[in-house]
Formats: sequence, structure tokens, C-alpha cells
Amino acid sequence: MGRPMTKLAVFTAIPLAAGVFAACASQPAPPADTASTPAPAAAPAPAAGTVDATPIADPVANVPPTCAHGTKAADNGLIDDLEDGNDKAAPLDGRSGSWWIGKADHATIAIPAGAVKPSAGGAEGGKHGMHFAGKTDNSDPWGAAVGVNFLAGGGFYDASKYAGISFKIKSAKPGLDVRLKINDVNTHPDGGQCTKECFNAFGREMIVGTEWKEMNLMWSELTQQSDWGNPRPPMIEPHKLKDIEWQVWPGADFDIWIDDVRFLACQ
Ligand SMILES: [Ca+2]
Repeated sequence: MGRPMTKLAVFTAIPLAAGVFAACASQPAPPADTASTPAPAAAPAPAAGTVDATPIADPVANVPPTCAHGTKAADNGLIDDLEDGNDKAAPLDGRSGSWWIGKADHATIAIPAGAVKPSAGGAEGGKHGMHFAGKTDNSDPWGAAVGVNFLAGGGFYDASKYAGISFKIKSAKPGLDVRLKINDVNTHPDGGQCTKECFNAFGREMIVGTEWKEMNLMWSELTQQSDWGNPRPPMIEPHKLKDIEWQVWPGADFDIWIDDVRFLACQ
């Protein structure tokens, strides 16, 4: 795909359940759900002139804050606390997706081994969390990711009544660089808006430490990476979200936990 490696890499992910693990980096295969639907084909190219490719220097500057008085956990906003021990998102408010993991060709995943499922442990107050450990390789254009789709079959989910997203994360070793990503209709090829430069999802860079940290992020606090991607809309499109995922960069020996993933509402 001609892009430099490191952190500008296009993201490709394949669910373990699909039985195909490593994708050719030049043909990104988006994460599908564990449903039996085939992996989505590459999105058709939009008609010429339909995509505004104008770079926006600072997307957040164009968007007003969504919650003047802060956020709180939304009613029926739980995406998953992993306590049921299965790979399904909590079946609330129409959500039906599953957890998945993906990796680049030379990356290895140690946990979960085999089927994607929660591990014993997790954040305080629970007994299970999503444990994701392995090693990524500098020779690959991207590293590895764990995520959860909102809908079975990988469709777009309307989360517009929520204000943002919350989750807990920790790393076995201090200072691990992880990027939260929420693919939407503009950044996932299934939306038909991006062609060559998909997967620059709105999200947030995090340096993850060894203590559980709760991250509460309003939609307006999520940004694309600054120097690539097409289209580059002013903000995430909350009424058409694909998934939430946590991506580790190439060249990392990683061991992270994710737990208590939920939507936020305004106070
Ligand atoms: Ca838990």
C-alpha cells in the first residue's frame, strides 16, 4: 500500500472465528463479526467528487463539546463487562456483536489462545476481562488488535443517543502505546466512503500503565491520525459505528487487559 510502517499503517484485522488469520497487507480485510457471513469485500469506489478530501488540521476544533457538565454511564449503555465469560457483547439496546482479535502477518497472539474469550481476572468488581497478549513485528505494516463489533454481521450501529465511550485498560508492563479506534461509516470500507485510505478511525492514543485506568471519552474528543486517511470528516459519525478496538503497534511485546466497556451519556 506504499505507506510508511510504524504508526501510520493501515489497519487490517481478521476474526479468529473466520479461520483466516493473517491478511495480505495490501488487501485490508476489515474485522467481521463471528457470524457466518462472509468477510466483506472491498467497498466500491465512490463516484468521483463525492468525497471531500480536504485535510482538517484540527478536527476537534471544529466540533463543540458534547457534554457541558461531564459524562456518566448511560442507561443500558453496557457494551460488555465480560462477566458472562463469552465472546458476545452484552445484548442491550439492540447490540449483538462479538469480540474479535486480529493481527498482522508476523505477529503472534498468546492470549487468548484459540477461540476469542474472556480470561479470569479483570477490573475490580468483576471476575473476567479481555486479556490480550502477544508480540508484534516491526516488519509488518501494523501490529495487532482486540475489539468488539456492535452488531452481528458487522453492520453499523446507531449510537447517536450516547455521548461517548468508556472502558478500563491496563498493561502488564508500563508505558505501552495503544490506540483506541472506533471505526465508523467514513473510516470502515463497508461504509462506502473510503477507498484506499480506510481504517484511520477516530480514536485516541494512550500510554497504558500497569494500574487499571478508566478512560471516559466524548465523541468530540476522538480524532483521526493527522496525516493520512480519506475522507477526513470533522468528527466521528456516532449514528453509524462499526466497532471499538484497541490496537498495538508493530514491534511490541504486549500484554493488556480491557474491561467494563460502555457508552456514556451527558450528565
Ligand atoms: Ca469484568
